[in-house]
Amino acid sequence: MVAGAILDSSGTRILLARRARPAELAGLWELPGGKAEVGETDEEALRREVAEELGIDVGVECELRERVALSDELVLIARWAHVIAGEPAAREHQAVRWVGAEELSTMCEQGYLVPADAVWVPELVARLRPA
Ligand code: DCM
Repeated sequence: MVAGAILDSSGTRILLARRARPAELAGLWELPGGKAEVGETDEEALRREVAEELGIDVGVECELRERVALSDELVLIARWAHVIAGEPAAREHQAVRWVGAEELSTMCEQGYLVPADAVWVPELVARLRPA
């Protein structure tokens, strides 16, 4: 699984998407992404998934420090990315929004993020420029 920490053009905000499913994660916000298919690199998988789910083309950069084991077979990683073209739209999510460092911290503290994604919050907050 690869998720994108997608920065806006000013580097002050990242993109969160609100999950529609499954029931236990519905309504929580995540870094958007998905599973790599056989023969696909994680970079290719991330570009394909955000094109399908959000209608944007992204440039993919390096991996964030933390990896999360979701199960015996599934590891969740995150890659920095930036929008090359398009406006993000919620095609498979309930909503999308851009959030700055302060708002991201608050959302995490209040339990609005998908649990696995909370591990990235310190690194995201450190990288985001003050608005
Ligand atoms: N997942 C997650 N954080 C993300 C993306 C996905 O914790 N940013 C988890 C949620 C699901 C699994 O990965 O348990 C599969 O996600 P999906 O249903 O989006 O393929």
